[in-house]
Amino acid sequence: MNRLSALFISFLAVAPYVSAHGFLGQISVDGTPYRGNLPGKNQGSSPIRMVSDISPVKGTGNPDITCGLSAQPAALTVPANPGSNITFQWEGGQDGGSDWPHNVGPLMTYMASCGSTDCSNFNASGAKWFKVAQSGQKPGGSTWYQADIMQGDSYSVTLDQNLAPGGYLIRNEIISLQLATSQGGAEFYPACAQLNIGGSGNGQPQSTVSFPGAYSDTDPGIFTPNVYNPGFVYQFPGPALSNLQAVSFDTTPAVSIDANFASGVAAPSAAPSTAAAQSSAPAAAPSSAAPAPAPTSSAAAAPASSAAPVSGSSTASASSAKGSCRVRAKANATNPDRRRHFSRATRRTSH
Ligand SMILES: [Cu+2]
Repeated sequence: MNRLSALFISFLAVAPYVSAHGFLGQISVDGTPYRGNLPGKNQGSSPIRMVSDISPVKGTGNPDITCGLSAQPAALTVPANPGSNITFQWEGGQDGGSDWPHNVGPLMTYMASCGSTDCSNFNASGAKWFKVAQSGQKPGGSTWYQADIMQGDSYSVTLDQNLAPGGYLIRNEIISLQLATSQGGAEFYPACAQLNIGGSGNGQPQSTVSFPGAYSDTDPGIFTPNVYNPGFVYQFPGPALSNLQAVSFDTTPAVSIDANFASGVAAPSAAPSTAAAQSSAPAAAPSSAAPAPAPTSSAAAAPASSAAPVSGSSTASASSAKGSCRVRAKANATNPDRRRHFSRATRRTSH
């Protein structure tokens, strides 16, 4: 009985720390932003596969470890190229608006070919993944790159120069280890986006892994009883970096989450300058009238992705108005309209 009540008390002691989680809010391809849906909402067309909730995936054998909780195929597959820069902006909270809440654990990025299937119809459970980036502890080992994400930073990878053309899923994953001092405590936040790689590369991955399958609950990078000990050296789970690993990868300055959702309507339109206004019009688009993310309905949305310039053009004006990632990040500092990122003071208290 003593032991039981001791357990109960320690549970109570831990309980107040639950609840701060998050999701992938936006990706950018060479500076063109594509917004993601809030978890469980169908707000508009996106290349990011929508998850059902901000909570983590628990357990390496969980089928949701592939692309996140109940991830659904996305309507858009957006253009990119070998050597493109892909930027991931994570958010905290069910409705976004705060920064990523965790700071201990790695970020890893994988890619997988959609083969001959349009990525909007591709079943990720059969994907053959290769690892293109991984960022764990910073030099010196006392802080993690994930701590930069908690500060609001984005994460960027520059794709291999010889990637073969075609559809790919790109899977950016954060593992948060604050509870991984117990086996099964690691929190997995995988997120997948759909890219159409152009160009004429011929690179093929030398080896691939599956999710679930690539990790085990007892991997030294997943069950980390010593993670808070001085001198702890992190060991990444999963495969080594692929022969098609990213040219470079790092945390990068914050990108404001303000892209319009692509209309999903084939209206490459005579007047590109009005595209942004059109896509911000409420609910006029068939895609928002029929947001349904089930594989069958994403087939209906497929024409939108083959009309890739649509999403490109509807966001291009916003993007060009703000310039490149680097320029935009600087602008953010003085941009009062950075509405989905709260002040640091607010964020700190949210966790
Ligand atoms: Cu969390």
